[in-house]
Amino acid sequence: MDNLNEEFEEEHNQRMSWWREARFGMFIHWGLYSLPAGVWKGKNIPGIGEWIMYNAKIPAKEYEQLAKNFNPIKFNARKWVKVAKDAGMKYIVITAKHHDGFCMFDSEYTDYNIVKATPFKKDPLKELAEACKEEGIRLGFYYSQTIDWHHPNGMGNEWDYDVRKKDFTEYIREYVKPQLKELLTNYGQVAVIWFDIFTPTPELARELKEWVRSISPSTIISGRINPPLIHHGLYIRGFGDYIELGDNQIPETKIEDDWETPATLNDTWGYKSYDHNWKSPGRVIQLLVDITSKGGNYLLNVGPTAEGEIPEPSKKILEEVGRWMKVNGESIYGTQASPINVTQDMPYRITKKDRKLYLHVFGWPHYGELNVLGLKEDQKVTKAYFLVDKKELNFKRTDSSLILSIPEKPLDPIDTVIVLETA
Ligand code: FHN
Repeated sequence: MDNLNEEFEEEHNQRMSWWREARFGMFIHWGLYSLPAGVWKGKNIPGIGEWIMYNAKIPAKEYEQLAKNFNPIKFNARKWVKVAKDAGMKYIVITAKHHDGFCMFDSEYTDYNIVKATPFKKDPLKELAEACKEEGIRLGFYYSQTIDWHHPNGMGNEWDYDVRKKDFTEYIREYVKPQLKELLTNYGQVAVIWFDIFTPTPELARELKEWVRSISPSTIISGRINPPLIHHGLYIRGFGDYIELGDNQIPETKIEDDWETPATLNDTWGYKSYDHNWKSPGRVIQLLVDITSKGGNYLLNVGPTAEGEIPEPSKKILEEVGRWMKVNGESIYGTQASPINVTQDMPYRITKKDRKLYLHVFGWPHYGELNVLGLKEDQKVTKAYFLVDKKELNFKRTDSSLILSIPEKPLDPIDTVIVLETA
């Protein structure tokens, strides 16, 4: 490695250190689309909630009218931050501007924003930034840098604007960059700028990256800043600080770099009144463990209502996840991927921190023995105990496996964590 690369890696490691420790974050999709909540002119519009403008091909002028009725009087930043914190989440990423182009923050560069265009008249990101600071939660901003169905030069809206007349470079230089500067300077330290989809060309991706770096060097940049060739199918960091996987995508095995899975709790990101397909808390816990065991972060979404509330079912699920995290958080925070190959069909996952391996047992064998496969001969286990009550377990070793004597029933049917101390 030459000096430049070493320096680059050192800076990168510094930037990423809190993120690697965090492992679990909250994604918030909140915008004008939360108002129709999946219904337009009396019809349920198929697809994800925040795509309603596109899916129903709503003219920009008509969609704009939603702002007049967007008044989230129940919004309480502290309550949102508490939901995240109680769930064990360490950072929040909220949509500052999604594809509909509506800005959920005050901006000099457009009046199409929550302060100037709605009866609410306040900047919720300001309140959120303060609440996060008070509670020690990092705050990042999602910013749709490519798709903007409202801006004539943004991409994606071909029902209102003539694609041939668009000047995308001007949109990036005269609109996106100044707005990023607002976000990076008006809200305290910004943990992440979460670009989405992709930036069309490497040149513009580099320009955006350098812009963010020049304003706030410690802000982490999501992998979706990358142009399509880098972004699709390849696990490459590219212009970002980490690899952003596809929505709800989990790799089969570990990835030897920083990566994150953005994920939904039901089947939408933005609030949809009739999407009740919630994942169970147990499923969410196992997904978090699965992702962590492969070295990734889990950015789990909530879609607040237009009134400003996180839907009750989301809160209930997150409460239960939080209960599990209170007891088992040690096996998640700051851990690394399993050093042992664990395939998807195995009834357990492994996370690692220092000399400890955390064995997360999802499927409990009922014959009194648990066989952990694939240990290297020199991986000596000196002690095994339940994380929750520190009760020790007997075990024996064969060449490559560890056979633990276990009680008939799991301590936790979702995931019982056994700590293996290694020499
Ligand atoms: O199109 C968006 C979608 O609305 C949502 O924001 C997700 C979150 O990862 N990103 C895009 C699709 O991948």
